[in-house]
Amino acid sequence: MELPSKTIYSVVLLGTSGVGKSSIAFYLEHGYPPPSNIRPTIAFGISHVVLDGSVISLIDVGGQRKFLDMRYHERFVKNADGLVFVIDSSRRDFKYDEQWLQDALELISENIPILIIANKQDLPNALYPDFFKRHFLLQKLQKRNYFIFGTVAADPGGIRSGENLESAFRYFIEQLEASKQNINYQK
Ligand SMILES: Nc1nc2c(ncn2[C@@H]2O[C@H](COP(=O)(O)OP(=O)(O)OP(=O)(O)O)[C@@H](O)[C@H]2O)c(=O)[nH]1
Ligand SMILES: [Mg+2]
Repeated sequence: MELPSKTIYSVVLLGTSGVGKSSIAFYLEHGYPPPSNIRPTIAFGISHVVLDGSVISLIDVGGQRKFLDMRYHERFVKNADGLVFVIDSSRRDFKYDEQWLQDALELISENIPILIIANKQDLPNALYPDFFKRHFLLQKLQKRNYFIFGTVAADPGGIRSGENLESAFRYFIEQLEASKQNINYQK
């Protein structure tokens, strides 16, 4: 097992219900695909991802509307080193996604790295990451340190599960490291 030697980051995983947050957390923690009968998250769960010698403590917040209204995520987001926001690329209505994201952005400072995951790229009607860059995110994420990756967390066919997840999180760790160094430098 790879031993953690660097830093522990606290990262919040947000997005509306069913976009694949827990599937992503499961894959990254265990290194193999999540069970197909994964249940909606109640309140929140915590996974630990060990990658490139860093540990990410991944707080996976249930995306059902009631949890947004209960504002469970607030204290986690406020204290987070980074934010991961997940979208189901096969959907066409992103009203609640925008609301979730807007809500979270109001709680974090501008330098906090944001990883946007356009998940479910295996589905035939999936919108490409570029679509979200141009239409969904541009307005909201101006001046933010964000980047976007298309991924597959759980392919029912089994072949593409996990696609691009490690690359996305490797890049994210680099951004988290840079952001932390900046903060230390400013002190
Ligand atoms: N086709 C496809 N299905 C996926 C993918 N990722 C997750 N799923 C499926 O999407 C459904 C919801 O996944 P979850 O991981 O539970 O979603 P969630 O975002 O954690 O949902 P909440 O806990 O309710 O917020 C499950 O049936 C998963 O198997 C993917 O990349 N492609
Ligand atoms: Mg979940």
